[in-house]
Amino acid sequence: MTSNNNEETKPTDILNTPTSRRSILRWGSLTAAAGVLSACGSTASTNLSRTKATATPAAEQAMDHAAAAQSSAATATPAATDWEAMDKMHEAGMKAFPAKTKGQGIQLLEPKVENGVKVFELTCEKFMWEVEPGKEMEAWGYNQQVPGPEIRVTEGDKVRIIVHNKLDESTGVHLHGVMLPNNMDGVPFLTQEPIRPGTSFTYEFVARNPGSHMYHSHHNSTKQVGKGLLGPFIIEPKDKAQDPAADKEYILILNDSGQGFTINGKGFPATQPLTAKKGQKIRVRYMNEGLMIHPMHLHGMPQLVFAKDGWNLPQPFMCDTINIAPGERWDVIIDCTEVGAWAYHCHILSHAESEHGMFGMVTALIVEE
Ligand SMILES: [Cu+2]
Repeated sequence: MTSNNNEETKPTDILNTPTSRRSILRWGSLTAAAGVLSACGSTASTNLSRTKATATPAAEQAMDHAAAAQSSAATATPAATDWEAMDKMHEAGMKAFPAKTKGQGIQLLEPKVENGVKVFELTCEKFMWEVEPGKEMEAWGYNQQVPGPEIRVTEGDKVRIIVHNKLDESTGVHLHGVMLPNNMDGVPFLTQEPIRPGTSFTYEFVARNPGSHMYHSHHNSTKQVGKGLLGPFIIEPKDKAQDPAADKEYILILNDSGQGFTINGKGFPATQPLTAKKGQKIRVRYMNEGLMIHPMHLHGMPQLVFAKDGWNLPQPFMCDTINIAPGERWDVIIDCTEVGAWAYHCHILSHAESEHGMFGMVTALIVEE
């Protein structure tokens, strides 16, 4: 390919997104045919340059490329200001991490206990949700949180979940991965009437199969789950010795629609880091509520994968990248042997980094001495 034969070092070489690959290709052909295209480049530059403040990212990229083409035609090196500006954006994003935003999902929901039944209440409604600093979007969620509150019970518990619908459309709540009586499965018109606006529905069952599960809308779900109607449902095993020991645990819920690429309802730099002391073991419960796969990659230490969809594996295995498909849950143990701030991100690079720096599905594991 022409871009590979080009000897110049270009800022876009550090990126590997489809967009930047296209831009590199374009750069190569522009450089090869500089005589023909320099006029084109200077026209674009005259029309587009110095309007970056109001430009869309796509327009900005186009301007960068036009300016770079003009520069390479004249001097055969990119304008220093372009790579410096890019570095500044990358640095600013990293320095802002972890950025404070309003609202936090996955807050533990304490049950009321009535005659030996653990009773939880969920209210579906619309509210504004700050995904990244200053980026507020309309969310549809449970109890004003994205993801919804953490519901945690123990194998054998009697559970009641009362759902109130304050949306202006019907909904239904499916307990994903949980073994249930059929009429508690939460699929409107198959197992129940929809929960219409202004009405409530009560789910009641015994928690049978331990593991990392989820609850989410099963009605107009591309939109409803995309906008935030999802949450974690954890069933602890009666015999805790059946799971590997851990000093602390984290739930990482992945989503990729409605609010962009998020971990626990926030995009980098508003994602929260995982923290541990050297020698601690942490358990991570991954859950994918999105429409795409997300291979989650941790730098510095391997992940011991021991459960899939709540079922312990006959043979746990080690890896550094674990692919989480929509609907899947994977449980891993990280033995925090290496001190430092380790990048932890989805390895589909266009879900994690652009010319503007890191975004979306990026966090860090911070291991302290
Ligand atoms: Cu991803």
